[in-house]
Amino acid sequence: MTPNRRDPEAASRSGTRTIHDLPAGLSMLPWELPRVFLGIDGASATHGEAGTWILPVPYEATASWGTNTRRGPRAIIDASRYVELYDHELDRDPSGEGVYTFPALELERGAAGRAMAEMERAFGLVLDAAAGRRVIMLGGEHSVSAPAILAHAARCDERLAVLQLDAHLDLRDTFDGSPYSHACAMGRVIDRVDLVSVGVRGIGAEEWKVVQERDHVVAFTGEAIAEDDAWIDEAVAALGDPVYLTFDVDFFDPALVPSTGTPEPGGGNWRQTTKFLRRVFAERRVVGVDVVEHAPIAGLAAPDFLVAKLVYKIIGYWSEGIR
Ligand SMILES: [Mn+2]
Repeated sequence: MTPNRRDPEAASRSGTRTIHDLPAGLSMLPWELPRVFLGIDGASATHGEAGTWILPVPYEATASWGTNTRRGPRAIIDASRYVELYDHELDRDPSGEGVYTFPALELERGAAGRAMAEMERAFGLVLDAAAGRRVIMLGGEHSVSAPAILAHAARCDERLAVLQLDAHLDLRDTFDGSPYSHACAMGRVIDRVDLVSVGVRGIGAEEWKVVQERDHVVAFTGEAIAEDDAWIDEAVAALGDPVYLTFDVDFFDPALVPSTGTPEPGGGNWRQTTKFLRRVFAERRVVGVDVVEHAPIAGLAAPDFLVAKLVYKIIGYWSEGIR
């Protein structure tokens, strides 16, 4: 497999360089593609020109079982350099609208409460600087979604609708003694936003009670999405506007994506997922996205690639959706 070069014959793979400033006369050597999302370079990879900003947040502090989400963003970015830039479903190259990749944001690991406050402040500053650009956060564990959602909610006049694709509701009040655990991410925001959870199948009794008691919390279980695609219309209809999408990769069946901390059997497949996401971006104004909980397994490339391609599909759908 060769990296995703715009011109495989060219010694200089992406024309102008913005990621690495190379010494004079050396830019024609066969350097690797830059380790940024899609490996793209040149003007479209600068923060000024790019329509999408990728924010890696490799935070991992409260994982309850499997670990390695701190390596998630790096694995997604490395694999993204092999994704085809042309998207045949959309019949265009969504990377043409530019993608800028931030260096990873390193939150403190000592006190989760402080890390979450740090995250909310940082994410808010990124959003203000983005001035309407699409911002996609790559986790890290799911706990980073709560401060990102709160930063969005604070900048939104209408009530935000959170769409959560996940094997878990994450609606617990506390887990392992912490209110900031990845198992409480939605519990932290539930008083501020509406919630539609899709694909949930590892559910605590207290969490299911929340779904039943609150009108603004709607869940589509793993069983509900397994039969046929009728749930897609229902889930889109249940979803308010504007939307923040939080995508925990354990939503997928673990046969497809085993690389996650708390795998649950009976998850989503690729086709139904992309079909659903395309509808959401076409019919709702999406204001923010995160993709979290990818915990790469050394030597297993397929899930890294799947998650990288998922992020690229999201960029494609989002860039032709409602703004
Ligand atoms: Mn989960």
